[in-house]
Amino acid sequence: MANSSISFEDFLPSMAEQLGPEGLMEELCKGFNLLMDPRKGVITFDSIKKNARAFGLEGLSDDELMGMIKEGDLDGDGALDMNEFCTLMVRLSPELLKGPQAAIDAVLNCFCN
Ligand SMILES: [Ca+2]
Repeated sequence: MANSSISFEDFLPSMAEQLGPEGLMEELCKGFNLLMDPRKGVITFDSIKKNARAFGLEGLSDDELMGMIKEGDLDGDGALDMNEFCTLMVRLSPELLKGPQAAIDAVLNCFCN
């Protein structure tokens, strides 16, 4: 990747464009599993940094990764659970999907399958 200044806000729409909505939801589900700390079942700064490459996020700086956690951490425990991760994804790119609730439902369905 020649463009090292890609931001997360740019990253998700470009991924959605390549994959389509259904493919994107699958990637978000896989993404959560890849990024989370398997012992804790949540995404932490350490787990996201360790696994960023698997999710295609290696272009993001520590500050951007930490920003993702802070941005999405609704209950202030310093980590992202599945709901927080999905909510963050939807908030970052609401135009990708029909609506936040539809997106969250789709992700939850994906996890339940
Ligand atoms: Ca949290």
